[in-house]
Amino acid sequence: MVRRLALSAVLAAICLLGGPSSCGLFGPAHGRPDSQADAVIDMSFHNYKPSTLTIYAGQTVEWRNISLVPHSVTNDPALALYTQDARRPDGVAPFNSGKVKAGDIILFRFPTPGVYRYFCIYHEKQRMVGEITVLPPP
Ligand SMILES: [Cu+2]
Repeated sequence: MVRRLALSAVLAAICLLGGPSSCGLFGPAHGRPDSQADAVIDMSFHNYKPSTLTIYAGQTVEWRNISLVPHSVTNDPALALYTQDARRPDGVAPFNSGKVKAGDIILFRFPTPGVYRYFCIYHEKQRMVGEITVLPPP
């Protein structure tokens, strides 16, 4: 369910699979997802952009650390300073990306509809918090 890949490896794979035109995905065409993701969230200095997102069940979200410091995508209330920053539907296990280094990406697929609120372990205090609403499949 959780994959973590070095950005360079992803770029190389995309360039191999998709040809030269897809090699610019992480360059000027900033904000577009790679071939495996349905939406992209940038992890900037102390925030997620966008901080709220709505997707359909089964879709995959890609977080990109475009900053110079590590971040995380964490949904486990046991790791939160404020429990309201970690929210997920009943019966769904919490997730935690661990440390996502500068330049790395992380992908999560959301099979279950509901509201997910997540935070960065390193910057929750600075209110690095995001929310994803997962709708039932259309
Ligand atoms: Cu952070």
